[in-house]
Amino acid sequence: MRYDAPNTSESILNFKERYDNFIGGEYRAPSSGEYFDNVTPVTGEVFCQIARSTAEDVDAAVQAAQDAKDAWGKTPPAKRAKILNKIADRIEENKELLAVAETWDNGKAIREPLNADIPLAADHFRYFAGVIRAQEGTLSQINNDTVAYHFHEPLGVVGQIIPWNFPILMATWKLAPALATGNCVVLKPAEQTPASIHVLLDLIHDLLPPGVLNIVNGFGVEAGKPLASHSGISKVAFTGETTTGRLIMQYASENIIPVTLELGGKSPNIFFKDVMQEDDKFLNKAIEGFVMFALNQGEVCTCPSRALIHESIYDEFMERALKRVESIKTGDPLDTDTMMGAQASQEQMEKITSYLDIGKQEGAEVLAGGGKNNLGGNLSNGYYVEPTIFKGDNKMRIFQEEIFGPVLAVTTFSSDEEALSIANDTLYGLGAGVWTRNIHTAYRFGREIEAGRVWTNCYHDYPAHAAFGGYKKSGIGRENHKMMLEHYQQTKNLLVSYSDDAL
Ligand code: TXE
Repeated sequence: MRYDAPNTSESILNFKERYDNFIGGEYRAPSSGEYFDNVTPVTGEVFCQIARSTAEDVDAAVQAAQDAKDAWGKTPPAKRAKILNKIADRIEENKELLAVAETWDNGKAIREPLNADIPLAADHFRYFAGVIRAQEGTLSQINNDTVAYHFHEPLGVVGQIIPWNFPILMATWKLAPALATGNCVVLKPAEQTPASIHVLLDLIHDLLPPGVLNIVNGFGVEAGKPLASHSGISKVAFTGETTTGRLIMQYASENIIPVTLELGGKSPNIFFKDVMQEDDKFLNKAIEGFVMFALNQGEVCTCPSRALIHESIYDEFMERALKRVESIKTGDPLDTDTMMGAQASQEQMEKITSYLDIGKQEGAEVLAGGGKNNLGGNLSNGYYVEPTIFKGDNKMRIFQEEIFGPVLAVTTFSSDEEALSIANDTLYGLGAGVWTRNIHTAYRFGREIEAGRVWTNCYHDYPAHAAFGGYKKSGIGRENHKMMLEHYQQTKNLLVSYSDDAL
């Protein structure tokens, strides 16, 4: 089935012509009075205008959050949980509307938001609604009459800056734990994909007291920097490029506040020789794991962008894998049969195609794709790239640098030691995949790969209750899992003497 494009007579979604900032429970025009164009990657057309915010708008949003923080922080966890569950209900009830919004704003194939992004977002709110109710403080008996109580308290106002690859899900990953723990939020969406977040906001804002959730639109340096540097916030959470993450830490250091950073990756996906033993369900599953480099057009921080294949199975494995890659259906992102849609922006498409040139210049062999994907018709000005596979060497730039597109760099290994050394020969440490029928190999590699998440005989699963985050230059802190609560809380210790005796 094909969903109608937004703002056409049959469509389930009409975007507004312009989106303002959302501050203190109401929409407010940017203080500069300026707006910028928001383009859909599906056709390359402008479809709405977005507030171009500056430090003045960030100040107003932080102030609104400050005004709301005492009441929200003292709202009982059960009441906050109820609101989070209602947010989840609204997301579920409006799954198709949100999926169309996400596809039009980001370019992704609609089967993904329908089956993953939107259901995962709803589940995320439910998970944090649950864990906040189950959270308890601790009590230590210091001596017979002295007790140390440990309370969890919210941080206050938090700044959140998100990217464009999963706009609604990335907003959710940050909002759900922050709101559950009683913080007020100022969130800045990515300038490439602000509109779908406003569609979500329109569905849920009446559920939250004014000032608890504020959204300031705009560009990185104009709006993101004033937010991350603001003296009125108590934490900044960021997802984006590693070089931007470094800047965020510098801004936060001025105010001595914590940061959590979820940054780039160059994840290895390792296929051991026992994968090929039989032509069975396990082999098919492994082939599906190999093809995951093209999920979300490769615009995933954990994209399995390096495949390491045991040399003894390389020919046979690749013959099947390439056939499977050929069957990836590219095309109209609003068609539910489409598996791979458009890259999120023209800039990103150009970055990817420049790496296709770099790979060829470096002497890598092109096994599949290798260029832009001209789909013709009304999609001819959209941002489409062919799923591409290079064979080469881990020293090449296409193996070392984050491309963030449907581009896979494949190499071989001859021993476990070599596989491990290639896997860990990267600046990054976000994700990895291990495919083997041997539980000892699976366990050893799972422990020895330097990455925060090692998928074993699976890939690209993101349950709310599994910790997610990076080693090395891939970031600081974790997202998902109840350990997230502590990233949004501070500890209050009451040290109490229950004795009348003199000290
Ligand atoms: O990222 P930026 P970009 C990687 C990916 C991609 C590359 C560039 O390789 O090709 O980064 O993407 C805001 N102060 N990832 O340029 O700039 C910005 O407005 C404060 C991986 O879009 O990091 C946006 O909201 N904020 C990644 C957000 O930061 C600033 C996902 C991300 O933008 C800022 C996205 C500043 N100085 C890109 N500069 C992942 N880990 O999933 C920018 N921003």
